[in-house]
Amino acid sequence: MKKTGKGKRILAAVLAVMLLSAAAVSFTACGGPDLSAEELAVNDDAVITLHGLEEEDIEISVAELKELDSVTEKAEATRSNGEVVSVDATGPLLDTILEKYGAEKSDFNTIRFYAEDGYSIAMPSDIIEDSDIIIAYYDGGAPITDENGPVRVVVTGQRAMYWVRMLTRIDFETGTSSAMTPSELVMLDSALPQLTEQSITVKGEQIYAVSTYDLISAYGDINDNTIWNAYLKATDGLSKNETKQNFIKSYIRTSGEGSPEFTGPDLPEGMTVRDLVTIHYGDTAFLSLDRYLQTDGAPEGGTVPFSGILKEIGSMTSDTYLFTGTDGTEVQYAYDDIPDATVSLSSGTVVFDPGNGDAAVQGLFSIEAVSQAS
Ligand SMILES: Nc1nc2c(c(=O)[nH]1)N[C@H]1C(S)=C(S)[C@@H](COP(=O)(O)O)O[C@H]1N2
Ligand SMILES: [Mo]
Repeated sequence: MKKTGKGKRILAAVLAVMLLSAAAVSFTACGGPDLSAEELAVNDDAVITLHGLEEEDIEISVAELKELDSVTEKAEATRSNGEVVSVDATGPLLDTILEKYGAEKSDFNTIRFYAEDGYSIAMPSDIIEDSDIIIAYYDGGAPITDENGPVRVVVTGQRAMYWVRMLTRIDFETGTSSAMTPSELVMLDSALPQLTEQSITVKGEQIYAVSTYDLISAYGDINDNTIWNAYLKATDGLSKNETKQNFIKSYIRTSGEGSPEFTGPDLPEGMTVRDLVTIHYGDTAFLSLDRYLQTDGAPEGGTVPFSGILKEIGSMTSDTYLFTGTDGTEVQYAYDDIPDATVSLSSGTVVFDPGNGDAAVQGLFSIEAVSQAS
């Protein structure tokens, strides 16, 4: 049948009605709210800053994010307290944003997200590679409001701590880190009691803590301007990379449940790290032997082979090591000469036993990698 002009118009009208009702049905089918264009656009002027992609920082608005290809995914994550956070996120994948600027996720070894409330978190490269990172502007089809928006990071399959609410800025970091190749290990069990404890108030609770500034001033290099990050690891395997700036203005809680805990009056709750096992800061690694013994990988019985200690802090390979006690005792051994050396904890005192019949160092304070020449 040959279509007349009138027939075409009727067909168009029928199609339009069908399309509209299909749209309406799909809206109710996915439980989304029926919002006007104006209501959907409330956050369009909000901007996030992208740092590290081009010479100058880039500001991208929610309206511009909406012009990019988007995905909609229902996702759930577990909070540290066991509660479940769920969202029905719509927004571009981080890959799509990067593509716009000629970059891709694998160009970076860390991506750090910052929020309006001071929260920030670095996403390590394995998570960056393995996950869909959605820069969400809608939850359940509606603009994200208040404490959650206007933009929320949603990382499918990963812990809720990565789901940054109120996103304001993304830093793309390329620098490789020297942090996992320390040249000195300081035992936190021995070092913390030597520093002045301060009484601070965190979330209304008065606690005792040592400032990280004091810790690094005493045993690290506070003036080294090539250090950008501190790495923290906890008994449950949680590891975090913190900016020097955030690290240095915080505290290590020295007593009470969860100590040693990275905390502070100005640190958002989600950024605290309980049961610290290691801290890496520049060339210095700190290890809580007490907490290390609580980790899954730790040997039973509380006595750790020296090689196990070295392994726990990353590579600190050397021919020779210098062991220093809290009382100033120093002993030096070639690695090959002490295959049976152990480190253990005896009523709060760290004991280094060279395992060759020599006297043990009671109150081991530090272990330094010594070059052959010295
Ligand atoms: N802006 C901001 N985002 C944040 C946090 C925060 O304190 N501020 N906490 C994180 C942590 S630790 C968790 S467990 C989840 C909690 O998600 P919810 O606030 O939606 O329950 O948000 C993450 N995103
Ligand atoms: Mo959390």
